[in-house]
Amino acid sequence: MTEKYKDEPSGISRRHFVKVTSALAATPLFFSTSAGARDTGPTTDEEAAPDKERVVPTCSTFDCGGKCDIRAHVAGGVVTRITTRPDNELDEEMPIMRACVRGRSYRKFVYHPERLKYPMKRVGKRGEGKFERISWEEATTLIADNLKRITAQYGPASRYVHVGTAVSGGAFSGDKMVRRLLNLTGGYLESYHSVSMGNTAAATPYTYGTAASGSSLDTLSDTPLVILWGHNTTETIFGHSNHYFQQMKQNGTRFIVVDPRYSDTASSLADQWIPLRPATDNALMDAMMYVIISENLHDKAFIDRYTMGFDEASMPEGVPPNESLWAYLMGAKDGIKKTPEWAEPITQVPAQTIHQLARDYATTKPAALIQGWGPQRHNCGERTARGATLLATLTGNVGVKGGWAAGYGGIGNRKFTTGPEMPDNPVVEKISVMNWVQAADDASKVTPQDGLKGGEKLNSNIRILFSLAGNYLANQNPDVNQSVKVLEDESKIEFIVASDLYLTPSARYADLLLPETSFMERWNIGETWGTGNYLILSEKLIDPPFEARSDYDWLREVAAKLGIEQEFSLGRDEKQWIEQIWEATRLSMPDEKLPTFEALQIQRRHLFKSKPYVAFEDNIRDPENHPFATPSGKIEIFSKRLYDMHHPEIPALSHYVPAHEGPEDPLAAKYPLQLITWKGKNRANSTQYANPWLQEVQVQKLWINPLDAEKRGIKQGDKVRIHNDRGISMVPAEVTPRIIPGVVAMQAGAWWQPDADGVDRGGCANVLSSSRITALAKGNSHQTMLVEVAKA
Ligand SMILES: Nc1nc2c(c(=O)[nH]1)N[C@H]1C(S)=C(S)[C@@H](COP(=O)(O)OP(=O)(O)OC[C@H]3O[C@@H](n4cnc5c(=O)[nH]c(N)nc54)[C@H](O)[C@@H]3O)O[C@H]1N2
Ligand SMILES: Nc1nc2c(c(=O)[nH]1)N[C@H]1C(S)=C(S)[C@@H](COP(=O)(O)OP(=O)(O)OC[C@H]3O[C@@H](n4cnc5c(=O)[nH]c(N)nc54)[C@H](O)[C@@H]3O)O[C@H]1N2
Ligand code: SF4
Ligand SMILES: [Mo]
Repeated sequence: MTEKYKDEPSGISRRHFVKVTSALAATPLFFSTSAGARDTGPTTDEEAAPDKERVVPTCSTFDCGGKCDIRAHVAGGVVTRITTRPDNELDEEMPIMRACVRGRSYRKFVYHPERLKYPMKRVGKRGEGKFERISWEEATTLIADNLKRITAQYGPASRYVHVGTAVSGGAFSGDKMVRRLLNLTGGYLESYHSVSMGNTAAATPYTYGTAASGSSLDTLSDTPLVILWGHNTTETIFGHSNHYFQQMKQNGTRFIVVDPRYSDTASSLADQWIPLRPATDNALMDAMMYVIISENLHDKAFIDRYTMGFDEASMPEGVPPNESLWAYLMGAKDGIKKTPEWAEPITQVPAQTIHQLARDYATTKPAALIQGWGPQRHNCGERTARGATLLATLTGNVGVKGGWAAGYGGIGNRKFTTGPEMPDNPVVEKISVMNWVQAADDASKVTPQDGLKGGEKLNSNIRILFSLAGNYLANQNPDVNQSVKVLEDESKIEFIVASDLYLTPSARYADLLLPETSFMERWNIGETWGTGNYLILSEKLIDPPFEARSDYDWLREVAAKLGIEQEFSLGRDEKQWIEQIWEATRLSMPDEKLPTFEALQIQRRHLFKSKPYVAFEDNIRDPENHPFATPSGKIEIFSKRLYDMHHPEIPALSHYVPAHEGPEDPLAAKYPLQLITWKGKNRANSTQYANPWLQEVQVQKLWINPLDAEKRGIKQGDKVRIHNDRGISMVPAEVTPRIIPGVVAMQAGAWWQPDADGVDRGGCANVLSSSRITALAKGNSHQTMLVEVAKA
C-alpha cells in the first residue's frame, strides 16, 4: 500500500472523482480547478519533502470507531505523508492505536481539488445544487439577519441543529458552538437519541438500571469463549477492540460470530460463523434460553440472588400468572415451547446449531456475548439489546471478570474531556432525532407518542436549520426521498446553513454552504471510543486552503452581528478554547495527573492506564450495599415498567416479536428480500466518500446470495435494480455466499446520486430505508427494510 502511494504520479487522481460527481451536475465555480488555485497537495513526496520535515503525532476527530495515533509529516507548510505509531512506541498496556486504511488516506481528504473553497449562496431551486460565491461578510450577515427575523417571527423553538457526527471525536466543534450561540440568544429545539446506539441505550436500563454496562476489554484476556453478535470490529475498529480480540485469538480464545453476513470480522477471527435472518435475533436468543433452562445449564444461585422475573416465584406484585421468563419459554400461555426447532424456520439457523451454541455459551465459564450496534439499529433493536442482557444474566456472566453484561454500552471507567461551557437551553421541548422531517413539515403533528418530550406540542415548525459536519439531510437519514420533499418546499424550512468540506448530497440542500477547515487546519483534542482511555492533541498543522474557515471562527462573527460576541467567545480564539477545555479537564480528574496544556503540546497525548473495569462488579460482590439501579434493586429479567406500558413491541420480557418489515411481515410477499447495510472500512459513514484512494479499497455493490441471484437471472457484476415503495437504487451485484439467502447487503454511506427519474445511481441504501420509529426509544430503524432486486 505504501508503495502505491509513492508511485502515484500526481497528488490527486481525478479518474474516480469524475465518475462519482458526474451525476451531481455541479456548478462550474465549485468544481473548477482554476488557474491560480492553491495547490492540492504535493506532487510527489520527494518533491514536497525538503530537509526540514517535522513529524507530528496527532489524530483526526472523525466519528470513526477508533482514535488512532497518526504521524503527520509536515514540510514547507504541507502535510506530505501520513504514517502511524512506530513499533518502538508501542505500549503493552494500551491498544495499538495504529492508523487504519482511512487514516492512511487522510491526506487525500484534506488535499482534494473538489474541496469547498468559498462561502456560497444558493441561486437555483433548493436541492438543485446551483450556488454562487459570496464573501464571508455577506455570509455572516445573512445568518445573523435570518436568525433575527426567524426568531422574532417564530420563536427560538423554530431553530434546529441537525445531526453532524463528523466532528464528534473532538472536544470542540462548530456543532457544539452553534448550540452555545443559540442558547445565548433564546435557545433552540434540541433533539435526543443517538442513531448509533440509542436503541440499546434506551433498553438496557430496564434490565440493569443503567446503560453504562460495558466492561473494559482488557478484562477478557482469559475468556475462553467470545460470541460477537452483529459486531464487525475488524472494520469498525470500535475503540480498538480488534487489537484485544486478535491477542485473545492468539492465546486460544474461541470466537463465534453471529451475523447475516460473513463479515471481515468473521473472516479474520471466527472459529464459527452463525448466519441468521436479520431482525430475528430474539428468536435465536429465546431458543438458546430454552435449551439452557431445559438442560439445567442456567446459573441458579446467581438467578436466585440477583434477579427477578425468572420464574413464577420471583415475579413482582400485581402481575397475573404465566408472565415469567420460564412460563414464556415453556409456552405456559401460548402453548408454544420456544425450542430450537421453533426458532429454525424463523431465523434460518439449524436447530442443531442452536443447541450447540446454547450449550457452548452456558457451559464455558466465563463467556462473553458481545453485541454490536448493527442488530439494534433495527425496528426491533430494543428487544434484541435486552435479549442479550437476559442471556448474560441466565448464565451468570454479569459482574464477573471475563463475562460480559450486555451490548456495547458506555464503559463505566472512561475518561472524557469537559467540552466547552454550555449555557442552559431555555427551550424545554425536545424531539427525537427521528421527528425532524415532521417538525419541519407540520410540527403540530409531532406528539409525545412520537417522541416529543418536555411538552404536549410544538408551537412552531423548524424554520432555520444548521447542519455543521453532517450529511444527514439527504443521505444518512432514513427515507431520503421523503425528507427531500420537505426540504425542497422552501416555504417550510426557510433557511438552511451547512458547513462541510465537500458538496455532499445534503450540502446541495443548503441555502448557505460554508467551507470548513479540516481537522489538520485547526486545534482540537481527540477522544478515544470505547475501551482504551486516552486523549490526543489534534493540532493545527497547516493553513486552511482558499477561504475555508473553522465554524467557530464564522460563528464568532455572527455573534458580533447579534451583539453578543464577548458573551459568546469569552474573548477566546480556537486554541484558547482548547486550552481552557484541557485545563478544566485536568482539574476535573486530579488523580490522573494530566499534563498542563503547555506540556501537552510537547507530550501530545495522554494515556490513562486505568485499572481493568468489570461492569456491575460491585453490585454482584456486595448486592446489599450496591443494589442495581432498577426499581427492585435487582437485575430485572421481567420489567414491570415495560409491562405497565402495555406496548406489544416492547414486552416486559424481551422475547421475539416479528418486526415491521422483517421476514414475517406480509409485505415480504411483494418485497421478499431483507436489505441490511454495514459500515465498511473505506469511510466513516459518508465521510471520505470522495477520497480517491479509498474508492479503490471497496466498490459500492449489492451482496446477493448465488441462490437469490440465480432465481433472478443475475450474474456477477450485473447492474441490479433494488427497489421498494420508497425508492430505487442501482448498483452492480456481488454474487457471494458471504450473505445468506433471503438477505442482501450494501455498505452504508455511499452518496445519493439521483438521475433525472429519481433513481439513485450511487448505492445509497437510505432511499430504501424506513423512517419508522422504535417503540421505546422513539429511535431509528435504518436496518429494517424489505426490497426486491431485479437485473437492471
Ligand atoms: N470503517 C468504519 N468504522 C466505523 C464507522 C464507519 O462508517 N466505517 N462508523 C462508526 C459509527 S458512527 C458507528 S455508530 C459504529 C457502528 O458500528 P456497528 O453498528 O456495530 O456497525 P454495523 O456495520 O452497522 O453493524 C455491525 C454488524 O451487524 C450486522 N447486522 C446487521 N443487521 C443484523 C441483525 O439483524 N442481526 C445480527 N446479528 N447482525 C446484524 C451487520 O452485517 C454488521 O456486520 O461504527 C463506527 N466505526
Ligand atoms: N443506511 C444506514 N444509514 C445510516 C447508518 C447505517 O448503519 N445505515 N448509520 C447511522 C449512524 S450510526 C450515523 S453516526 C450517521 C452518520 O451520519 P452523519 O452524521 O451525517 O455523518 P457522515 O455521513 O460522516 O457525514 C459527515 C459530513 O461531515 C463532513 N466533514 C468531515 N469533517 C468535517 C469537518 O471538519 N467540518 C465540517 N464542517 N464537515 C466535516 C464530511 O465531509 C461529511 O459530509 O449515519 C446514520 N445512517
Ligand atoms: S479513521 Fe478512525 S480508525 Fe482509522 S485511523 Fe482514523 S481514527 Fe483510526
Ligand atoms: Mo454512528
